[in-house]
Amino acid sequence: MKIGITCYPTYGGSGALATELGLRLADRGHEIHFITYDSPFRMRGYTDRAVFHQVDTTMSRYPLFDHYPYTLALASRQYEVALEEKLDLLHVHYAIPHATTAFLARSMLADQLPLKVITTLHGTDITLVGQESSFYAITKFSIEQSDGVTAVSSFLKDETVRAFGCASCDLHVIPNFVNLAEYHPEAALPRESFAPADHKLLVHVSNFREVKRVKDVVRIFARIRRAMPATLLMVGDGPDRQDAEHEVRELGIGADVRFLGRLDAVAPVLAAADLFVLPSQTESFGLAALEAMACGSPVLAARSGGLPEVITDGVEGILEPAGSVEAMARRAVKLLRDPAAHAEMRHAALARAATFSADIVVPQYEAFYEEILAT
Ligand code: GMT
Repeated sequence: MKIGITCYPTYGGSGALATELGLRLADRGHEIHFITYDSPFRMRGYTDRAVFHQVDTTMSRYPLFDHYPYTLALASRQYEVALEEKLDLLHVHYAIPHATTAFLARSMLADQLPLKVITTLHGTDITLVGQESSFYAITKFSIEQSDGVTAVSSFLKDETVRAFGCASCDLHVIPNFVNLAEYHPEAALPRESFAPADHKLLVHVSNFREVKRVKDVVRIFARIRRAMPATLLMVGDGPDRQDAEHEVRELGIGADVRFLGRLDAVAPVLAAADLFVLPSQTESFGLAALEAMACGSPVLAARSGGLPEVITDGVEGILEPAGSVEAMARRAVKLLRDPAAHAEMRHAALARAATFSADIVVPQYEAFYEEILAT
């Protein structure tokens, strides 16, 4: 198949998943065309059959544009690439604005090419941004106009139906997946690179948005550190990083917390972790948690959104209600003090992650593409 993929190329779960999907589809013989404003961050180096088409944003400084209409430039590029490359389908990730630009591109192609549009809903496009009054109507319209729609968890499917109705949408759940060739326990850098030998290593990876509750990560860690020697690695960057750094200073734990910023490859850090911490207000799936599990780290997370579809409390990790810092810290300490329980949870995490491997999930997308192309 010839497949166009549009996603956010910067750091974030939807862009990571979309890029991994494109690369795995290219490995499986499909021709992949990424269409976005920058080279997707997980597209490192050359991959056979995968190319990147940049959306031209050079007009963004034109004095008339207080707000650059990127959406129009993207729709034009999707139209051009679909026509030039004779795409079979355009798979867009994150509804806003990608489902809308895909609708425009398909409308422009009307008599020239029978392009199918598939939208994958990832999370905040439904749970947060899409429900803002200025985006609600167009998000609902664009989802309903897609030829096929997938959601990354049953939670997100239900939330889409609850918030948008979408009576005519046949929402298909296809979970996030992990590339086990990259995310595995042997990917670890030596632990001494990160922390003294006698320290437990806790890791958090995110884009530091409000929904991630990064101050809770710090507060949970501060309580764990009172009980045992420990180091916290904070990976990523975003609007709440300064708040998290401030909290570290306030709690006087700066000596044991390291902010590493954005990293292109996180597997070497995840694989060194004793516990991955993801206390988000909500997560439609929690791709970062899955990647940590694939590296052999149990997960301490919030019992929210789609996380219970990935982690069973007490089996592959610990789930407590979002915001319950005390309970999360108490259970983390108990686990980290019990090597046998930790080893059991680590093995369970590896086994659970294997059920979300690219080899299992990518064919589900292929089957869905076939189904939509046949309509
Ligand atoms: O918040 C993020 O981590 C980025 C966000 C996005 O849409 O780019 O991630 C969402 O998509 C991921 C991939 O499908 C999911 O695993 C994340 O759970 C989801 N984030 C939220 O729902 C907050």
